[in-house]
Order: sequence, then C-alpha cells, then structure tokens
Amino acid sequence: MAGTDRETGGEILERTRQETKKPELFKVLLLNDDYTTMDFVIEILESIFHKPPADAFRIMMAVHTQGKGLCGAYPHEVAETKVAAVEDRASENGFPLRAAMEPE
Ligand code: TYC
Repeated sequence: MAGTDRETGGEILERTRQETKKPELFKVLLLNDDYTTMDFVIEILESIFHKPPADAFRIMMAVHTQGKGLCGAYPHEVAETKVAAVEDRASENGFPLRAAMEPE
C-alpha cells in the first residue's frame, strides 16, 4: 500500500501522502493547413483519437475555422505516439497535416 492512514478508534484522521500519483497530461492539437482534405482529418480523428463521427466533424471544423483544435489530453508517451501516428499517416497519404502537444 502506498500511504499510511493514521487512525484513532477506527476513524481516519489524515493520509500522510497521496495513494497514487496524478499523471501529468498533455493536450494533443491538430493544426490547420490548406491542403489536407476535410475527409482525411475526420478519418484521423475517428481512427487515432476514437472520436464518434459527429465529434470528429466538429473538431475538424474548429481546426479549419480557428487554426487549431483539441483532440484530447493524454499522458506524455501516449500524446507523443498520437502526434507521430497523425504525421506518419499524413505523410504516407501525401498530406502536410501536423499535430502538436502542450502541457494541459
Ligand atoms: N483547411 C483544410 C481544407 O480546407 C481542412 C483541414 C481541416 C486541414 C483541419 C487540416 O487539421 C486540419 N481542405
């Protein structure tokens, strides 16, 4: 067990430290460009970020109109893997689509 409970008569008075460490999360953002097709961005959001079709469409339009859009927040290694997956899939398909990550 991670922490030690101080107890008096069965009542917990305090925890000396957190049971589990809160993972630091990183936002993954998609960036707009003039060449990647809307359909391809929607496919990326559905397949890599597991977004339902309506959410994928909304996020794609947010990127298209506002320059960037939030895809999700993940632990550092997961966020890095998502960014790489987006950019690998884009370059395999001849699109310049970019993704970025930043601390939440
Ligand atoms: N701006 C692109 C177009 O008009 C569509 C687009 C949306 C591209 C989102 C990238 O992350 C993006 N075809």
